Amino acid sequence: MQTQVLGYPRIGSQRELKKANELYWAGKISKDELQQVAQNIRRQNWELQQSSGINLIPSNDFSFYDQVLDWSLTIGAIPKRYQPLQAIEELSQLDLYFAMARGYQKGDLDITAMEMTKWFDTNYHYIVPEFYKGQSFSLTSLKIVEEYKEAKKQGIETKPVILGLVSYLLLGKAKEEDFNVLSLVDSLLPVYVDVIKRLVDEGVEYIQIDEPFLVLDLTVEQKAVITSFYHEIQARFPKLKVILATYFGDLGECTTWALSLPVEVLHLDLIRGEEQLDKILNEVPLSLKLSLGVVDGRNIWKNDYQKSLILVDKAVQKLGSDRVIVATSCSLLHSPFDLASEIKLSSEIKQWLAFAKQKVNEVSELAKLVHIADRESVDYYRDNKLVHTNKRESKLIHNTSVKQRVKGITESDSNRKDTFSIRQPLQHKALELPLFPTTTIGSFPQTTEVRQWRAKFKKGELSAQEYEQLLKEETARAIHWQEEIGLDVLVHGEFERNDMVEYFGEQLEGFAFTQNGWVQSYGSRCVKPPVIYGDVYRSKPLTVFWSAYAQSITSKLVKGMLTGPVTILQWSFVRNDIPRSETCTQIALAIRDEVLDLEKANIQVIQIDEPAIREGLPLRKAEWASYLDWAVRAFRLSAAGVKNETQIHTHMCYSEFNDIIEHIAAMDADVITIECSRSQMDLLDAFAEFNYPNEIGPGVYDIHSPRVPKEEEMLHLIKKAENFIPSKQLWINPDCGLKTRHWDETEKALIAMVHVAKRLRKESLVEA
Ligand code: THG
Ligand code: ZN
Repeated sequence: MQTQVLGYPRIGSQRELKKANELYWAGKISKDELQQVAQNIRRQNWELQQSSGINLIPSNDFSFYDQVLDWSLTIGAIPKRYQPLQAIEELSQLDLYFAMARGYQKGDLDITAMEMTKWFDTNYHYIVPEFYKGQSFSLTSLKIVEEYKEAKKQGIETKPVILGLVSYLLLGKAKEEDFNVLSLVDSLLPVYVDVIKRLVDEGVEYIQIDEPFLVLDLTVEQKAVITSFYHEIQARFPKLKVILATYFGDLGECTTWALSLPVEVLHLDLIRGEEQLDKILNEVPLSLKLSLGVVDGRNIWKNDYQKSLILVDKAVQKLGSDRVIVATSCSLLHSPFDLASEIKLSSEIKQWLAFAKQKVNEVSELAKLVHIADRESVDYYRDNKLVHTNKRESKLIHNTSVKQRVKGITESDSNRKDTFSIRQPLQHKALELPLFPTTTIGSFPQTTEVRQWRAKFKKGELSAQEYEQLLKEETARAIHWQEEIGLDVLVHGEFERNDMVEYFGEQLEGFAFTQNGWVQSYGSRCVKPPVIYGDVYRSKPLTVFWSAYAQSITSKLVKGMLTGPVTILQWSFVRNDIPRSETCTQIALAIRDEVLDLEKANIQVIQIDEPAIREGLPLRKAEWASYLDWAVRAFRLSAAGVKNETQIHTHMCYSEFNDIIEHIAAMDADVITIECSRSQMDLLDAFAEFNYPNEIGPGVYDIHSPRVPKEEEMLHLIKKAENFIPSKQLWINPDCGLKTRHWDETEKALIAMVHVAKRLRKESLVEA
């Protein structure tokens, strides 16, 4: 029985790669020093998997920033605007790569970054490939070959991981109108052949080709291209063993077709698509091996061996153990590193969990158990069984009053008192805002100092009182600076928060949080998703103290800042013993109580962020309606308790709304701020077409890049927005929160932004 892992986290057990990347970007370490850190991480990952007995160990799953961007560089999909950089002698290929990810601003060069978006329905972001008509490709980076050789030198045989040709093209974006990215297949295929040939020449036996799009709704044309791709690979490399990896769902109506593809192994995600196994076992051709993804790569619960073995045994009975591989459901990129670093977690909860390192071990134990008839005699099997019995019976998980409150919810709890058309004039009267009101999304730079205060406070080196005092001073500085530059709706800055979800998780009941459970979000940025293990409720106010403090030191409006129920759900590790929708409703009730407490504390504008509502959409369209129904209802439930005069904002990032715009409207937020600048306001199309009735703040500059926007650029974007949205509905704000930016960039950018709003107001006076 073989075992495989689809990919391993690469940020490092102590986030070594994050730290090294950031030092390299700041010019504080050399390229060689950075490479050394990367090499150590790769070596440790490979060794760990080898010593756990994994047979098919991935390589090329390492990435300095993002594996999709790696692939764009490998096959030479480098947008033209980066050409000037290729001519600069001192810049290495790695610098070009980072410039594509982060933008480049130096001397008279000012080049924007490539767009970034969510990787399917995960919280990971990839860099979106850009495609143009008649684009040509050529092998540009040999990273994949080098990493294979590097492992081999260490005595470890690996299977290089690549993105399938069609999945890669579909992940990208056509940058010109009227052109189908699949028209690029003929020019891209030779580069795939070239890369694979080099791998085969180095002695590669197995290659993993990721095709996550196989779990989505594919067109006939897309399927045809995929079919011919695999036939081409088989014809050219008859001895190469191709593992076709599907994940994040079941193959659905693609099943029969997928089983006919000429590959050695088909990998199935049996966490998301358990039901597909029976049909597949009935249809699987004799030539095909199956890899069973039974260890969840996306959640932190310990595997239930009894349950997994039912699936594995069934497959082994039908195919024999030579044709079955035990595997992780998807790459472990989405899991934290090592549960052993969690020393503060209660032992009752800890026994229920497994992180990446433990999951590798689970894969290997499951494969061993397959051959053991008397499983009860194996201690790790017995232990595993006991843990799951304990969990089902645990008192930590169930709370009757929460369950009762959820049962008692009525339809009217999700409706504001009156419609937007009645609320809007009341709000305008109460808030007295100018045309083109300016605001920010909530967070201000989390400087090293602020992070250090928090670290010291957590270690006990700062008292609660000292910590609070420092945060108050930082908040007051932010408030007074915003007053000074003339912003209209201020924010307190969120200096007290580590992360917009973790902060709430730490204070809500039913949540546990980790010390080192980092998961890569994008580039060097990581998040520590809380663990929702039980019924959720709020036992005390969460944010009122800081919002009320900020409001007490200014006569301007301060916006209260909350994270919405869908986003808290989506960015946490979620229970697998009750439906997601039920947990979401529990969170919505907690947020509702907080909203009402903020209102009582005289906060007149309250933002409930829902950046994750779009990414929570099921991958298959057939399941959208039911998700949208409970998700939108949860948001409304959290917001609807307030008076008409209280203005509810929401914020969303990277959201393509075209196909769900009526549901965005149904959330009925008074103001929505959205990410728009990297996509040059294209997003607004949907709002215009729908005649979106409420107010909108399309982000006027990209906060994910360190470059400072020019006034003319912002003005241009707003003019563009005015083609879609009436001026009197428009707000002026950045794309997203400013937590990751430095103060000097933030100051320059926001001063310019406010100035742009003032110019616009003047212009509109002249016109009127
Ligand atoms: N929180 C969570 N998920 C998210 C976001 C978030 N997903 C989408 C989007 N925002 C991703 N963006 C970010 C932005 C900043 C950071 C992480 C994800 C970030 N992280 C710190 C870091 O890696 O340096 C770690 C946190 C800290 O030390 O305070 O800044 O905002 N859950
Ligand atoms: Zn955002």
